[in-house]
Amino acid sequence: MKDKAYVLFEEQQLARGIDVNHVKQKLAELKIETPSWGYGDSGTRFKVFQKEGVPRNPFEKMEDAAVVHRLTGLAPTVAIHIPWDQVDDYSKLRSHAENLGLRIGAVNPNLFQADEYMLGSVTNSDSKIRRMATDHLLACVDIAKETGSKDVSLWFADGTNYPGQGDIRKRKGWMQEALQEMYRALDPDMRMLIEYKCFEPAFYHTDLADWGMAYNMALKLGEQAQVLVDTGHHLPGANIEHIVAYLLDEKRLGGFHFNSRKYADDDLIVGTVNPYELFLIFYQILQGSMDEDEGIRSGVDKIAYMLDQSHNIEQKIPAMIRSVLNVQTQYAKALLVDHEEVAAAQKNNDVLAAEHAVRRAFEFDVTPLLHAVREEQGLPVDPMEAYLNSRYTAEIAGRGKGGASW
Ligand code: LRH
Ligand code: MN
Ligand code: MN
Repeated sequence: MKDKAYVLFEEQQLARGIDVNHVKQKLAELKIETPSWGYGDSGTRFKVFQKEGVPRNPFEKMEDAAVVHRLTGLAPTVAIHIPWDQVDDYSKLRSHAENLGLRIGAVNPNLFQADEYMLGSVTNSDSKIRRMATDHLLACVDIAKETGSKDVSLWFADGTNYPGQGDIRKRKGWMQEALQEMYRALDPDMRMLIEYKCFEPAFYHTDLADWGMAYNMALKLGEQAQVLVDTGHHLPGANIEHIVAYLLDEKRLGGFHFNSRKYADDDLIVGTVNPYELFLIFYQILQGSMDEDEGIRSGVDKIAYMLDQSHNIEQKIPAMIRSVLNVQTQYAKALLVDHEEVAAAQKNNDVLAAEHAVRRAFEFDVTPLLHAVREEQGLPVDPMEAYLNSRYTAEIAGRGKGGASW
């Protein structure tokens, strides 16, 4: 028997002309990649807290990620970070993940922890260090081929702290050289996702500071190079949904690193601080999914939704469950936007009606809808409660403290 709240919800949406079955189908297709590093210990520059039961190696990270997927049905892939997730045999990691019902997602080369990279990796003025960094990029392409991953996701800590410290234009050229070499190593069905960030750890300039620089690099490289939007990497007040719409229109929106921020790159649980922003991002994407241009529509289908969070004070697995559920909630709300209503208001230049048409979708309670979707998929109606009632936390306690960290 259908739940009363759901029956009411369905009636309400049908009356608005929303095709609830289509909404449910889109929800069933939503996939969010979780980051291996979000299962390990992390902290701020002040302290890394060690939690009991944290995975001790990449194999155990996959086991925890599998729990998140089993309970939510939302997270079938896991991003890895190299060398944080370095193993002797990547095919073993791959089959371990596959036996757990997962796949390995984006491969993230880590070019920020070796001492050599203090003054830059691919943009270091020392050619030997640039070579070392580019070799690591190439090694990560090989790892992606071994793990069956189609995306190599790039973020560079490269930049300077003081005016005059580096030659900004030379560094731009070195960046391009390294990316070009890596681009040539990609198989035709692989992508290079280029992430940008305006600050930290470099504070005066970063070599890929904003979406325009990442986009420009992608344009020079070719169609397999796309831009990755990490929601925490913008200056305060930036209109991220505008950037999203722009990149989508240019067919270069490759994916996201979702997280929440209040002040800077806070890496908090997505959807906690500014859920409306997340909703508006999805509103832009879903509008793109109805574009008459097939290239834009297929671009939407290829967007990689990934989390990039570090859970410093919260329990890792529940934090990941909360995160994917928050993304699902905002996606569900965005699916309730009546795009014809918005278009009609825009045509009439009715500013208030247009704003209302978007906001009202955000204001619906989608809990009954999500419960119904989970029930239909044989998932727990409340995945968080299911986890907290499970014995998993007790089971992994045996791992003790001092697990993997960054
Ligand atoms: C940098 C970043 C990048 C890294 C990750 C650990 O701030 O967002 O994506 O790979 O954090
Ligand atoms: Mn990121
Ligand atoms: Mn970040």
